[in-house]
Amino acid sequence: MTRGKTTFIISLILLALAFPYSPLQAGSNEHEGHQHHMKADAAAETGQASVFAAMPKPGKKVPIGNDSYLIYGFDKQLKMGTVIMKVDVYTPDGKRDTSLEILADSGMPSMRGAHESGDQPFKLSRKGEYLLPVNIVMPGDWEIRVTIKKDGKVIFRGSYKFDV
Ligand SMILES: [Cu+2]
Repeated sequence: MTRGKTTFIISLILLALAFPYSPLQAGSNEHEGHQHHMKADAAAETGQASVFAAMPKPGKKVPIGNDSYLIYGFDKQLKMGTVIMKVDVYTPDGKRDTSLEILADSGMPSMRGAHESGDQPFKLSRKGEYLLPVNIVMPGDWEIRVTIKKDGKVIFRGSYKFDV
């Protein structure tokens, strides 16, 4: 057999391996795909059901329920680059609450899907501050959505919108 013929046959075998679907299988795959799509829609609806109330400005007390509150801020002026978001949480008697799980998703409302960070966990500092780096990758409208969980349950959702 010539080298060219061998290459041709190998190509055919590879093609057959790459496209193993009969029309019937293709049909059932399409059906599966549709189911996945429905699932994604349901998830999107659940996402929409989560309401992120606008939080007061940085430095102000933000009530988070049960007379507890948080105060959030940033390590520098909000501008392009990485800024550290800091959240201090206090119990009604003014003591730090370090028992919480805090997450934040940052992104641009006008560019949904372009650069959302997804929910990222804040890390607790030695001082008991919750810290998270936020990457501001372009100028425009930004939103940080904060979720606070206690014992695995969401107790607070808040949003901060700003322009860079
Ligand atoms: Cu953008």
